[in-house]
Amino acid sequence: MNFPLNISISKLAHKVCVMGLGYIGLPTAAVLATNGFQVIGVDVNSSIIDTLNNGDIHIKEPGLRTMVQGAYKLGNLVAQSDPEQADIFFICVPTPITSAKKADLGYVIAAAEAIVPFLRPNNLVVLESTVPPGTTTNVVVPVLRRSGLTVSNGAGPTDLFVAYCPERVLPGNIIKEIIANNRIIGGVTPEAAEQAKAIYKRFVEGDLYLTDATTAELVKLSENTFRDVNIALANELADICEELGVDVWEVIQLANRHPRVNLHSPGPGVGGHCISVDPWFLIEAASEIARLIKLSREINDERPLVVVDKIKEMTKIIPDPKVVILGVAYKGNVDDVRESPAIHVIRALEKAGYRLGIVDPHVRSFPWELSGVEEAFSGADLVVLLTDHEKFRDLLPEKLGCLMRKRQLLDTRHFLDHKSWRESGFLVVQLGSGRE
Ligand code: SAJ
Repeated sequence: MNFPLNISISKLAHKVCVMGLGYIGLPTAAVLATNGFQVIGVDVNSSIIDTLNNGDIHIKEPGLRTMVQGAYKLGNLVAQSDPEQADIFFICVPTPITSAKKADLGYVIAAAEAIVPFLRPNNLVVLESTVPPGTTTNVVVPVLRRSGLTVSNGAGPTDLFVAYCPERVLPGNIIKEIIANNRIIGGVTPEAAEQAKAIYKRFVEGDLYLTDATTAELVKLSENTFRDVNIALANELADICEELGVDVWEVIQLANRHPRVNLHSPGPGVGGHCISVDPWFLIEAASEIARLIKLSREINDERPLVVVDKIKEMTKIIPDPKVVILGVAYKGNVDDVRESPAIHVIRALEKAGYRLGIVDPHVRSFPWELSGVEEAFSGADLVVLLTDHEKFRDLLPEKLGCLMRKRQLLDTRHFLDHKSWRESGFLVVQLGSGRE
């Protein structure tokens, strides 16, 4: 299909191929489908395709099931293993990190290669995956050029538009944020940015800011690095406060009364597939310069071991100790365990010979066996809260304490109601508080 130059792609484009149906691709596909686009969702995992085509979803995310089912009902969404010709292609695949802390672009390259046979003049290709700076222009565009199309300014008869538009949604609030958040759109050419803007305008209520592709890649990495560095600062302050016998949580709360201060929260470490990974892409791009970023990563990566040391201290005189782990998801109210600090805590405790009772009401699949609450608390000597799931607020310390051998709580997130746990006979220790 060749569009006359003066007609925007957005006015004609209806058919979209979304490559990757994970945490970003599936919600994006569903939002597009409920906003008038005909969407082909593509994933290499055939069990995901089967699940979706059977009317179910493979991810737990508020509002997602209703939206996907609505899209299916409209007849605007199908899931399949291979792409096909479309007006627009979104690439929403993971970018894992290798053991050498380098970006693994295998999925991005494979997705770009998969669409090459289906590309036609005036198509728009948008990469949403988080990638090292320069990836769209230097890695993706050369693959797309294998189609024989040119990536240029829209004046030629064989032009392809390519843009980078990072996803910025918060797991747990994805659907709302896909629609509400401001977006940064980086075009490989200014024309590509304009074309992408016209498409995002059809389903995004936030503001759309245009720039070039490499700047947009750096914007995304800077956002998550900002958070990682600030969490590292909070974690360092927690250790300092503990050393000085001060409660870091009170310090943070009071410091944040300053109009220009926003200290983040310390905790058991930084998990998830974003903040614990993305800063490495900046370090990879400029390893000599990115000193603060690297140190912050190291500080946050060491947090699970700080938790383990605390656990050892609290159980050192107990024979054959049993520990209850409350929460294995990387943060509250999600089912995602990728890069979760809990994995490192559990691995170290297991190695040290601890008996464990692991509880997580949100997580369905985890490398270690999960127990029911009462089974986990039975005969235990210490409860360690790792994840701030709202459901944990409903635990009854008085009742659960009766099941335990010793009543101790280590709250790594300043989350539970310590007064009621203390009143039920628990010794309560908080990470980052030099006081009991
Ligand atoms: N954490 C702390 N202290 C804090 C905040 C978070 O220890 O003060 C921990 C959390 O417990 C969790 C990790 O950090 O283990 C990351 O959680 P998060 O809620 O900060 O972020 P993510 O990874 O769920 O989502 C982030 C978001 N980025 C920013 O807020 C800048 C989201 O908007 C991005 O779309 C997402 O990364 C992504 O996909 O890149």
